[in-house]
Amino acid sequence: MRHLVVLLALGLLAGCSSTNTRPKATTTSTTAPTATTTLLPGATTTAGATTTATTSAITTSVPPAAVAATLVGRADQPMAMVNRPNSDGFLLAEREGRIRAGDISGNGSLIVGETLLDLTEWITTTGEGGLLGLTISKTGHELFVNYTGTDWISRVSAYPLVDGRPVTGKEGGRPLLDVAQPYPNHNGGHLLVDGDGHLLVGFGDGGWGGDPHGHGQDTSTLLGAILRINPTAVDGRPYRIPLDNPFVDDHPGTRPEILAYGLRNPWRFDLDPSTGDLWIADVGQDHLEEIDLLPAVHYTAGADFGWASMEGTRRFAGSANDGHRLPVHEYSHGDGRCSIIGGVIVRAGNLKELDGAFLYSDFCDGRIRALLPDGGDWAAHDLEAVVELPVSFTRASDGTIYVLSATGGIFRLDNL
Ligand SMILES: [Ca+2]
Repeated sequence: MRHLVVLLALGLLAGCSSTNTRPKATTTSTTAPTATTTLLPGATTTAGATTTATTSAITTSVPPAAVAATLVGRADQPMAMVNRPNSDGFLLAEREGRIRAGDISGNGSLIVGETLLDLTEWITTTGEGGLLGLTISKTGHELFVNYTGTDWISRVSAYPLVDGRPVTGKEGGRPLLDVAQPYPNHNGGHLLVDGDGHLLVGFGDGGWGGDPHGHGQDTSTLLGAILRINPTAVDGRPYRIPLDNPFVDDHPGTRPEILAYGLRNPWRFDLDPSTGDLWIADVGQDHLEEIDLLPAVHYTAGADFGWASMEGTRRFAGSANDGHRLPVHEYSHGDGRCSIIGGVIVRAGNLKELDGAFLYSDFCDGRIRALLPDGGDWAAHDLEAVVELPVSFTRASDGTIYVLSATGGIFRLDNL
């Protein structure tokens, strides 16, 4: 019962086309399970679409060993967590809008302490709204947040950091981006800083179901896309456009902030710190959840990940662009799964056997999985750990992997 109550209260990641505030969990029982599909890297299947092998050299044919998910701390709907600069401590985003300090104690537990910044009065948690993402600039001097405003505008703002602490009240924020949300779901919200110090911002297609406004394929909107901006103010503008972005020149009507588009609700993405590959978990509509890959060698060439022409490898609506990029992995609803939750690449840390794996889960079954190359193919492995209602992964600076749950739990992944 509690499970259902939490699902309904959270309304998170809904892909359901019949309502915009309830999760797909309520509909999956009517969806017949089908086999998980794994695509051959480099295979061409539809209308010139391509998949591309990762630059990782890992080849594995032996399933990795199981891991354990150990409860190490609790917070109020933790949504994102990032190491403070030059510290083992964390900044932790709670969905209602608090940014709290987190510190690792001697026994490895995570002590969630004082609220360092409180944005709650500006944020709505209706539908899939909330404080959805945070990250820190490459210099360590700014905190970036992505939240859903009470005015239904997704807002990305920067706050100055001194010694890893926000030093101003909420009014001290520097607005970076405002994007109006036409519906309460598919707000994206993830933030990440790339190797060039540019800020990646994920936005969903704006919501409802079936992308009614065609935002996924519309490059004149910032919705349905991952953006890449230089978060440095210049000439009265809050950010700059990196000159190597894919749509800087010769694309009339296309927003130059866009790095990749054709995304429905990129619910977490990660850059492999070793290869620079960009891994994206994109929430599906009624059938297919997908993992997308933008290899480092094509990073600034950008990509169209297909939505809403495609849902995974299936045609969904309209005709697909030649050259749209197919997922490297997809799975069907059924078997208790409803909505993908990404995801981090494992590098360093204690899970050495999983080095290079993309870890992800599903909101409804909570099972922790690893996607690994397998010869010329890709293989998903169930790591036999379960986190109820997962919403996010964090890779700490020492490589330790944490999983955040909508129930409030913060879990560390360990070898068994
Ligand atoms: Ca896609």
